[in-house]
Amino acid sequence: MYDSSKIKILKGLDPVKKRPGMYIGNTDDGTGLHHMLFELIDNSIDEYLAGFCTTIRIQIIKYKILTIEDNGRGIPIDTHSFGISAAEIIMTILHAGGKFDNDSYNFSGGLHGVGLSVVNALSEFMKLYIYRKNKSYKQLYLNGIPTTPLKTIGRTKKNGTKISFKPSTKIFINSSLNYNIIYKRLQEMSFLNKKLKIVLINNEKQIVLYNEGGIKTFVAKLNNHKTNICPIFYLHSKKTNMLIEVAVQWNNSFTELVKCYTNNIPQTDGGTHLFGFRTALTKVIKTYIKKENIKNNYSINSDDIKEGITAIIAIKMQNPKFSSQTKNKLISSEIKIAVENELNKTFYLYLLEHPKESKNLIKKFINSAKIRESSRKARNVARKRLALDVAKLPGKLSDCQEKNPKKSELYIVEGDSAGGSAKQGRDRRIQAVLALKGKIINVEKSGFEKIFVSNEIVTLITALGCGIGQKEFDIKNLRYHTIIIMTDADVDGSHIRTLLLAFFFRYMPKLIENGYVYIAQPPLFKIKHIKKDIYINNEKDLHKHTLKICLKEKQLLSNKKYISIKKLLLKYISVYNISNKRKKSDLKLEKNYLNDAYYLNKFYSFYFYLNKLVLSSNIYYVLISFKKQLNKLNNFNDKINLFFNKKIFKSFYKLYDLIQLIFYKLFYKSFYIQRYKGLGEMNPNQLWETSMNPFKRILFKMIIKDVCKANLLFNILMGESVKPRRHFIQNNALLANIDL
Ligand code: 0RA
Repeated sequence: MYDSSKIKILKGLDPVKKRPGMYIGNTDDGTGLHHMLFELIDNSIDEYLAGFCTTIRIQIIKYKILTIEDNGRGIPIDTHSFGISAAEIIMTILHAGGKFDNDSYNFSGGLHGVGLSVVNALSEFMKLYIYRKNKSYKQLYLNGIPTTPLKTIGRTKKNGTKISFKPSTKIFINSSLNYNIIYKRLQEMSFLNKKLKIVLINNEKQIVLYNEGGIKTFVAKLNNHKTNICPIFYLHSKKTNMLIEVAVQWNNSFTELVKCYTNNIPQTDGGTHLFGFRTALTKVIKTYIKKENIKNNYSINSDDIKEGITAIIAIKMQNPKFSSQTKNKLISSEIKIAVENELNKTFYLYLLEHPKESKNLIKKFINSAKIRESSRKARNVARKRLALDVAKLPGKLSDCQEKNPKKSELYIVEGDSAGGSAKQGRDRRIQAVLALKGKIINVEKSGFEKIFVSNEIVTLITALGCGIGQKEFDIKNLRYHTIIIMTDADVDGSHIRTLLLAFFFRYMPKLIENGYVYIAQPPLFKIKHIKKDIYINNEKDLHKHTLKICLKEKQLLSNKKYISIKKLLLKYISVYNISNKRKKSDLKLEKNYLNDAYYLNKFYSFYFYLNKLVLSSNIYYVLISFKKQLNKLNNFNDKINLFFNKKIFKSFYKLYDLIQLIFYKLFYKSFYIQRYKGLGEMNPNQLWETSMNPFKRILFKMIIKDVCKANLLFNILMGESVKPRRHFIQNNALLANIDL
């Protein structure tokens, strides 16, 4: 039985208020603020781990106040020898909580383990409700100081603890609560603690996180869109002082995704649990190959089982030891042996139980060993090539004069013509230009041995200077801290951009994490009007600007003329629709499907806009202009139909020519819209003005908000299986301007 004598009193709360960051984490960037919530949730999770709590409810109120309620035993209320309740001691004295005794708790979790008192000290108010042994209690605290003693407020059948608090805005000055961060951590918690019901309530919206499968479901989720080559292996082994859970599945990609946890805390640098896992798997696989007499000329090692592996290793134990305060690496040595022993038995049985899939897996591992051995040779060749210094990249890289990476920029552009313009247009003191020839290799689909002999990749790595791979990559050697991907605003350009991002994401994630990778947004249009050039970045602005100009020049239009042009335009839209349908079987059109959908969209919005325009202009000149242009035909309508249907109007791209013509004839002025498809269409000066001049250009910084989602997205977009990709494109094609 728990009693208050077990609570160890260490010190008061003043140090917490004086140096909050030391106890709760950064008070400016949001980490500390979220720790406040997670710390309280950890306390409730401890009740779950001790076997007394099944549900935790978390409510976010206006992103300011948080309420956490569990149905555990309730914080003890008995009176401590000082004359105050045990609950008050837990809430007000640093490092009090009873959790320091192994017999009160089985496995104590908590990323921080700083206790309720720290959260209390840093909260404007905290309302504590306890439901215990048929009674309910309440106590209010302001900035960690109790304003009342713990009072009985009634009778109740329920048991548990409810804490409502408002993190002090004086302490967490620039921080705000982020729903996604909270949701993500709770989802992880729900996978790591199976059958625990977590309810998240935010503005009346309620989400229930619950799963029976635990980390097995986690692996299934991570591998959702992949081509998996075996069922999920799942181990759950509960000992008196330890709980080991492992879930593993291989897919046909090359990516390794292994997540390790100890007492619900993630270890990004692995440790003894991961070591035990790898050792056991390699050993079992080797034994299986031998016992089943599978022919194999290669020596399999733990690297060979990494490709395409998705695994979760979750340990719960008492007093885990970590290499540092951040708990990124587990060092408790007994864990390696424990994990290894458990897996030795169970993973072997798993292989025996699925002979067909096991044989496929073994084939994959042997193949990987084979490639590893042959790629060692290839890598030696590649390494020699990678040892190339930048001076040996003539033609491809035009380096800048600046040698300080912080001040240097690298523009990665596609093709020689854009490369040429960029090289001439740049500020050569600080801007380097690397022109890539065509597409780089798809790293999602290719193995190491192919990637690192590919010319474009070698050139890129050499230009960056930071090397590649676990041993050789060194961010200190990176030659540019601003890396700008500048590709054409078309489908190919987007493809090249995605290929480059996939390469960075998989092989140089540090560049993205450090915020060095950017995407340039060259303008999409240029409006030339009288003598002024206006560069336009998006559709909306194009409409805004043209309308502005046209309204300025407006001439009165008779109603009759307006109606006639309206009819005309309506007709062409239907003509286009019909011809579009008819041509659907046409292979070329099929290929251009995305393009067409995009332009169709554009056409409608432009039509809407033209309507407005026509109201304020003289349509007569337009008609005359067409007559002049197509004077071989008798009937004007036929001419226009022909224009749309066949010869001239082959693709919707030409619509811009038509609109330009209308404008031109309407105003008798030099006025045209140029749509930039390729960067090569811009002269060096234009490229500098719009996309390279640091004071004018628009850059998008690449950040990874959610590694799991990014991982999945690259897999869908670039990976082996076609089905999810098709699905993704169908769902997103018309929403996003994929062509941009
Ligand atoms: C100390 C001892 C016991 C429970 C708790 C603390 C406890 C703390 C929190 C914080 C949030 N929810 C909580 N639920 C329980 C054990 C009490 C007993 O033995 O009855």
